[in-house]
Amino acid sequence: MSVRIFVIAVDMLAISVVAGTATLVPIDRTDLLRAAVLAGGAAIYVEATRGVERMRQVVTEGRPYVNLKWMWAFTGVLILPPPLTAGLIVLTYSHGWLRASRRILAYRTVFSVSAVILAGATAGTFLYAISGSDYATLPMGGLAFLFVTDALVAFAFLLSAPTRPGSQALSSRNDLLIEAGSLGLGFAMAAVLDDGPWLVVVLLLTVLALHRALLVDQYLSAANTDPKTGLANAGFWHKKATDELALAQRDSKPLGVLMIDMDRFKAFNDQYGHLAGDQALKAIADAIKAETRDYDLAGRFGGEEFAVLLPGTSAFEIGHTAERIRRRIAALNITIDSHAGPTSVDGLTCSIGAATYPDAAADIDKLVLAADTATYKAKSAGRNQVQLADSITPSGGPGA
Ligand code: GH3
Ligand code: MG
Ligand code: MG
Repeated sequence: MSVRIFVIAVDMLAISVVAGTATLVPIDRTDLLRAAVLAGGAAIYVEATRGVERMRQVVTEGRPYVNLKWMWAFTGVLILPPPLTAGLIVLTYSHGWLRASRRILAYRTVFSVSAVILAGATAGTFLYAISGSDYATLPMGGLAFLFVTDALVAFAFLLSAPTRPGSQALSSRNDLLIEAGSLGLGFAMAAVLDDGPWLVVVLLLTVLALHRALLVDQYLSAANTDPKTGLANAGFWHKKATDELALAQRDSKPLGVLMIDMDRFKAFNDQYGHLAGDQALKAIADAIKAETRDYDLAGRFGGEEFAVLLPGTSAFEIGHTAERIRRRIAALNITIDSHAGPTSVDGLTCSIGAATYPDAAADIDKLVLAADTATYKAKSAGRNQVQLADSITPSGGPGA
């Protein structure tokens, strides 16, 4: 069976389940209020965690990616009528996709939504059949939910990548714990909602704190971060850039790279001191970060050179992005500790070179090189400007 047929079948099944259960239970005001509280909580959760989730997606690439979003779906299964649960799932996943996962193809998110809806329906039916939402049977509902979702995802994964080892399709022990934990949180959320919506806030804050504390560590190790600016260091940037390029190739998406080199930075150091130079580098790094999206990756490439990875950015768009960064840096007003005490400095500029896959090169080192070559073109053309790479063919040109 092709993965396409399987995915469409699962989507259709989910739609029929939603349609078939739409009028099963009457919906009253309390249900609507609870659904609204959960939708609000889920929206806050997605917004607060999207930076971390974006990086976790990059780090877990190549395996099914798990997160705590199930918590909201499972709460719905336990206390909401089926159509409101389905609505909550659709809302939460579309929001997450729009804000943190745009690089995941839309049909995969639709599939995840369908899988979670089917898992919810199975768990709900199971709990109804054994007529219990007492504390002894709830974990079994959770197990049913977990089993259905993981089985559907694993099957789709196996169909889509038959050459990859089957073990990669299964959730790791760590992933299973995250999944079980999110179902437990859904259970707690349902119990709390029964008592009063305000307690949801307490639980939500607890979840956000744990999310930060536990999941950030997965990628924010000191070894990946440049201590002077907080950006990715060259090694980590390169590793992620390699992964992102592979994804771009697989999904036939463009990918952009910017190389940014500060203009006459040596003169700046000479005038204000090395420490002031370091402070300026931090301010420049912050400016670059502020001008890029969450799913871009800014890194410090050494000295006063920065690299920005822009997944999904094509040759048509990259000039605008680069120009925005250039203007923001040129407009910076930085307070530094110079020889003469705190001083406000402006007028720092940079030269930016831009290159995109597939136009300029088809491997990451050649892409970086093409962007770097463009940076030097910007230098020799007078600095404080953006230059685009000449297109280079895979078999020749400056990158070969
Ligand atoms: P241009 O690029 O415009 O040609 O001139 P430039 O002065 O920037 O020349 P180049 O990029 O080759 O030199 C980089 C200078 O940046 C040399 C050094 O003084 C300074 N620099 C490099 N790394 C650091 C750093 O970590 N902190 C500080 N304060 N300065 C640095
Ligand atoms: Mg330099
Ligand atoms: Mg320079």
